[in-house]
Amino acid sequence: MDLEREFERVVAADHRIEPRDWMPDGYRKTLIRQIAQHAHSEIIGMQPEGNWISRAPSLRRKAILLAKVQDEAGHGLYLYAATETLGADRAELTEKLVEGRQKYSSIFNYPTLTFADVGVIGWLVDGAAICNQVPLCRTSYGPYARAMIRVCKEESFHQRQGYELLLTMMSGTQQQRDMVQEAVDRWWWPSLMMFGPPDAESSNTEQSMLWRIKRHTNDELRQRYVDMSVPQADKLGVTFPDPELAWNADRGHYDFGEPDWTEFWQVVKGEGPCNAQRVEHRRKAHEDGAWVREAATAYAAKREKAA
Ligand code: FAQ
Repeated sequence: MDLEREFERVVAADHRIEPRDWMPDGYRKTLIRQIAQHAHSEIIGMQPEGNWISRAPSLRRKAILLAKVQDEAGHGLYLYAATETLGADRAELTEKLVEGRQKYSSIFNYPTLTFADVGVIGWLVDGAAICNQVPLCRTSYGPYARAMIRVCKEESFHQRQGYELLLTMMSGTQQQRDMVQEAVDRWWWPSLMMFGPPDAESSNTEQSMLWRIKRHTNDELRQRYVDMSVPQADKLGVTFPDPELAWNADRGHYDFGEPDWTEFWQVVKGEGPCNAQRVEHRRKAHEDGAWVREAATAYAAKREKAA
């Protein structure tokens, strides 16, 4: 009982819970679920853009894209390491991912059809990730909060590279401008879905906010993202495919239309355009990497023996 009171005191005081502190089972489980899902998203998220590394239009664009995709691998690693501080086994989490038993972000189940998608992912997808993750820098679990600080710094570079790529394309030919608009049309609604279901359908938000794992609801962050993105679209010279998008002076926010939640749940359930391909690619990469893991473990065991 004292332990529980101490946990509640630390959370209420906005201090951090650390790995060796007592925590309720539900808190631990929720963190492992959310952080693992986040880690899987970073790792699966390497695929849509990775698809364009070999076809980047210049050496500069290729170097930038390579660095970005490598950063995503790094984010996955920090996050898997954070789950390990909670007692999760990383190999088990990967098994769950490749067997389709653990989720990753819906956004990475859409295809990247043109090079403009690389810019739009940087701008809109990393933009949504930042909007969602900046508050997580103040999440109540210490290792997750600290990982998020570094991740957010890198995501902000990712977002700028995307926006800069799009600004360049928008000052090019009409065909390039059309490519950007077409990519924005495809990615806008899926990027709104990244924030999760509407609050009324979000099973975890209430408890996660009480534990201060989440600091805002899904709808609050989605609104913040729309408000942030509209002026950026204006500056870029593109529009969002939403006839209901309009400034509401009374609310001091943009009104916007309802994402297609049927599509969202289908993608979450594994029926999106690229789910099967993404998971299969990950499964194969994991299998192909077995010899590396074996060699690394053998080397570690040898060093331990020698010490
Ligand atoms: N996709 O009750 P809630 C990135 C699930 S990283 C799939 O509202 P919660 C970087 C949810 O898990 C992007 N599933 O859930 C990058 C739950 O199912 P469960 C990832 C979703 O956890 C950029 C159920 O629906 N970011 O982009 C989604 O309170 C570019 C009910 O939902 C993070 O993971 C979805 N969109 O709130 C990389 C951030 N939304 O588990 C490469 C951390 C919901 O009960 C290139 N995560 N579900 O069976 C979070 O902030 C939260 O987990 C939310 C969902 C907001 C995603």
